Amino acid sequence: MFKTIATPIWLAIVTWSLFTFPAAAQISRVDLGGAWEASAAGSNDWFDATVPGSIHTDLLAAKRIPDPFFGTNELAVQWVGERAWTYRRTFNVPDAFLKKEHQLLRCEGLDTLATVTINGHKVAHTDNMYRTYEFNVKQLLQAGNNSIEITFDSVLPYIDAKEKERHLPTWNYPGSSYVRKTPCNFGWDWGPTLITCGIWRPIALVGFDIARLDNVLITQDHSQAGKVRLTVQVTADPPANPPPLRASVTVADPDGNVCASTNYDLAAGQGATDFTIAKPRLWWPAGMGEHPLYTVKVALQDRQGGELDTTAKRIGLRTLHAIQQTDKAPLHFEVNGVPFFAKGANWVPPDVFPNRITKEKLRRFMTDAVAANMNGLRFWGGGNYEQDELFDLCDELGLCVWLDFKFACTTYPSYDPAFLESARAEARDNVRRLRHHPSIAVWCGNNEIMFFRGQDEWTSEKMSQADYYALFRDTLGEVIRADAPGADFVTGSPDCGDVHFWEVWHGGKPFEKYADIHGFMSEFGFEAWPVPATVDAFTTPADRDTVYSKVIMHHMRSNRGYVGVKEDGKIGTDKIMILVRMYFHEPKDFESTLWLGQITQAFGIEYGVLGWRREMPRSMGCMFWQFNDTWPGTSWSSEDYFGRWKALQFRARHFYSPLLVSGVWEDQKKTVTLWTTSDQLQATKGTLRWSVTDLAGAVLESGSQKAVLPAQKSQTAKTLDLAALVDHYGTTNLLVWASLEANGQTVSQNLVTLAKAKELALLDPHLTAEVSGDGTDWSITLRAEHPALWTWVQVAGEARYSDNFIHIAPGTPARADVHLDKPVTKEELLAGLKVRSLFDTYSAH
Ligand code: BMA
Repeated sequence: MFKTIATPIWLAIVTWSLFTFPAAAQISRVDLGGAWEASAAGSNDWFDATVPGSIHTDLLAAKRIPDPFFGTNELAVQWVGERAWTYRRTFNVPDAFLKKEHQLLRCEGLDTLATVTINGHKVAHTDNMYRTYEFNVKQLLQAGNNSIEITFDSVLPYIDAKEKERHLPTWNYPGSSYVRKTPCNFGWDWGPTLITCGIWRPIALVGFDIARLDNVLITQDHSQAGKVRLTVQVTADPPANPPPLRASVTVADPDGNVCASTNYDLAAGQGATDFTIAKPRLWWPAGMGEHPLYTVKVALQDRQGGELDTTAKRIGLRTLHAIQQTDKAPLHFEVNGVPFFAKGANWVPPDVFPNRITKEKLRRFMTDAVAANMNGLRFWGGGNYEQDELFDLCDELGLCVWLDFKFACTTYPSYDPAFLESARAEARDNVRRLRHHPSIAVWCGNNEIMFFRGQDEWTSEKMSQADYYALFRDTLGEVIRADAPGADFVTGSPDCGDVHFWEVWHGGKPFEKYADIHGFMSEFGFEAWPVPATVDAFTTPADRDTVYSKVIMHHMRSNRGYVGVKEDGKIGTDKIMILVRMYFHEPKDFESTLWLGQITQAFGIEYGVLGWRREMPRSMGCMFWQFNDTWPGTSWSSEDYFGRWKALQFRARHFYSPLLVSGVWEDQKKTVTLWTTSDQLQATKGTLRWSVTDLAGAVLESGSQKAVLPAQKSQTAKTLDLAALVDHYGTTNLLVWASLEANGQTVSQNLVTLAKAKELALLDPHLTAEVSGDGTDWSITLRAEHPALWTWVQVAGEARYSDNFIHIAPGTPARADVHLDKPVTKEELLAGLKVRSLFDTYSAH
């Protein structure tokens, strides 16, 4: 339990052999995480609790509440958020700790209205779950046994009273913005209302003598070609009357070799030093190059060289900017001076209960993003300031982060100076924690609050313009300028030149509407149900007769948002079904409805993205809404709560491919224009192939030509005049297949239809599958006698698939690699294997 402050876990992967620092000697840490007890405040009915954690997961473990994610249990556990809860534990303080000059209680996350006592003495009352608080507890600790107790008041009476005093215009839970607490905790249009409380991030005692490192800021100057100048600025704590101190700074290259080091005296506890990194290995986003990481290690020493404190930051050498919109170009990202097309999605908290989010889960989500050819994610403003591990993964994998401060979709009481100060402190804590990560492309003040911005005065509908700017532009912007100088900051999304386009989902328009809009598309999306296995996880068989069942609609929150809103999920369910029916045949049964919903979602988003990629640089980014889920349910996500891929995630791998072929049918001209798009930094040569078939799959016309794909360019490559074929076969009996080969491989394939899928009289494709492999890893080759659209394979049990929802032409087999969680024999695999395509969703064969 008693240990020195540990260097972060990720350092373990860096080679440290050449560093000569002794272990940190002076900082002591008593971790207070682990086993606690909890009870309803004022009661003596204690049960086991875990820290970090949350009251719901503790009650669940104690079997005092049912699983809030199952059925409609969310409604049955609303009382949890209405109560106050107390957490307590005892702990020993070693004598050596009690001799420390400075003894602090460090709380990295208290959710939210918390009163902290140690040994019966009140230490503090806190009200911002995003802050890291430190309290001087020197007078309160005693040798041997000590106790700590933290009571969390329910936020509901507090926000109700505040809301009665003054109404805050919102599209969400009334008054929720009076507390600094995860906005989507109060319910969102894809997540439940589960109002948590608890110690959600680490809590510890920290003791030190003389001084410790307070603030280490690393900035980069790339103005000289072939060099990077690093400035490392060090501030010691306590700031008042610091003793003579020194800083020692060492930089290790990505292989762990020291490439620069120095030490120098601090004046009044502060100082800075410069380094030049010659021949820097630059950090690039995924698909553009490597993501090498350097490690800057800083030691604070007394003047005799005795070590007081150390820290290490892993950085990437790069410039990364969000370049503002001009007359000539939309908002776009630029890395190392190179503009690039951003491809990604929006990230929401991957669990209502953050303590259940493991690094392994995060790694899987992030590797899935890269597997789908994404190079960025937007960390949306209604969640939590994400954990360090997530940024570490983005640094390692080359995912650029658009990072919203956590303010979303409601007005905030920024007329109140205390609220502004709290927001400033929260921003400072998180900016200092995260600013060194090379993956952060832009900091953004909020999500969609511009819609609530007024002119001069607050009204029942609007926030005043002055108050909007005071918080989102000035307060947050000042923190960035002071604490992350050089980093890009924008006031809000979409008021910085990006586009949130919701005409399709919220406006009920067809997918073709996506063709009317251009720019940096930071939000657009369409909902789909998750895969049947995920639906099974929150329903009983009786709930699975129709997608309009009470439970399935309970897990559909569009047009509802939070518990208490009267709608029942029908509006959102209808929205899916209206577009399903607009493009496809009526699904034949419940399970087919789930799959066809996914195909509809994938079809629509693919339609939008292909168009925006073709028109690059008129459009320069696609971040569809949304990548993941907080609970199992129906939403805009491409991966569900369990990380299972929807059709959209599989299709994203194709439509975000760095080398892309796509086609556009022009009704008037009776032509299909084939386009090639390259995101690569060098020109590429390849071969473009196409064929036109009838619905039986007979080839009516085919051809190929050499393709030259200039770097970062989209262009028309071939126009197919289909007038004669159309006159003879009609638009509903023709399919155009295109593929692009480069470096001896097929890098992109696409299918162009001349009519809606529901107008095509597809034949039973007679799909067959040939499997090879063993144990957990199998390769499945799929063949079709007749065209098979959106073909997917499924095996029994949990598995990851390299590809799915593929269009297969007769004579051109497709392959999907499958990795199962548990090994199976070939017989077992075949017994559980299902191969289906669009045809199976409506035809009984
Ligand atoms: C945008 C997002 C979210 C929301 C989504 C779908 O406004 O910023 O707030 O969940 O649309 O409605």
